[in-house]
Amino acid sequence: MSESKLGFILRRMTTKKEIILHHYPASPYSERVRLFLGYKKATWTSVVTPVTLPKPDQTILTGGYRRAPVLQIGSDIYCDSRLIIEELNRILPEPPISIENADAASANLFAELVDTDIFLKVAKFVMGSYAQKLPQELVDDRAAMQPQEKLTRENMEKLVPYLHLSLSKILPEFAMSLAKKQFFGGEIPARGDFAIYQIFWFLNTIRKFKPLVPGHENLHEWFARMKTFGAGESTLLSAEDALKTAAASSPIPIHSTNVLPEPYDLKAGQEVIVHPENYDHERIFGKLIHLDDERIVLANESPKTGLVHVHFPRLRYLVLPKTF
Ligand SMILES: N[C@@H](CCC(=O)N[C@@H](CS)C(=O)NCC(=O)O)C(=O)O
Repeated sequence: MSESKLGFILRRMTTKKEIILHHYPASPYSERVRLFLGYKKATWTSVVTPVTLPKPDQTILTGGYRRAPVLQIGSDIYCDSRLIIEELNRILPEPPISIENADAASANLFAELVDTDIFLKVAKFVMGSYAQKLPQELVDDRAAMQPQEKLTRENMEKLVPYLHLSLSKILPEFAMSLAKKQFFGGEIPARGDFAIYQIFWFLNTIRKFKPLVPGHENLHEWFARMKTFGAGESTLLSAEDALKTAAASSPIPIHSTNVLPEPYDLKAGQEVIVHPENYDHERIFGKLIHLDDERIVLANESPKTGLVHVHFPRLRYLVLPKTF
């Protein structure tokens, strides 16, 4: 082994627990997590991924998951902002977030609404507003992600007035629900605050937050309060070095190879496919090593990464036998 490679591996091993976020600046889901890292005053490592496919360095780590963000801790890979935030909150318990109270529950319920409906409307509104300026590869890539939507520049543009109307009816409800509270979660933010922030952050990139929610100073003040969390301290790492980091470490051992009974009667060690709900063409492959009502864990191995464990939340991800 060359000295520089050994040096790299030793350097990485001593800081094995570093938080590596694979993301790109314009990604609103990544912004949700960056802000959470800011709230936690975290020091983290940033790997900037491409905005469109192909993403070979990411998908070799994830078994095919192409979305942003992805969290890497050594050779444990966490997909989906929900699980990423849960994991970060476990590693960085201070300052705490609001949990297990009525405000936190309603904030987190809002997060579900953001993820299942409102954010999609916001994303179509933002992209539709700039349809003529979007790079062709972005239009083609996102059209292939949602074949049922027939995404063309023209179709995107046509929807903008309808989306404007919808959002101007929906978004003020956030202000009413926040009322005089500091955060949706109460005195301190809940997980849901970070999800709600993401929609206004994205609207702000095209200066549409204020026009869509005029007045409602409480919501604008909440946004400014959230924004002060920043994004912690990050240093850049290349995607290639992130793969070396995975190769130089071992996944956290999984003690329970528990696999819950499922309709497909899956067994530990079986090759499976995982896909996000409603996106059955976004297939992730791997060997099932753990499945409970919180998490799906797959194992994957490649010469570039060594053994990696890829974690998904149970909510909104389906797991099927590979032959399905
Ligand atoms: N459920 C995922 C959604 C993530 C997501 O859709 N991210 C967008 C970027 S904000 C994405 O990956 N788009 C396609 C891409 O970048 O390849 C999460 O919560 O992390």
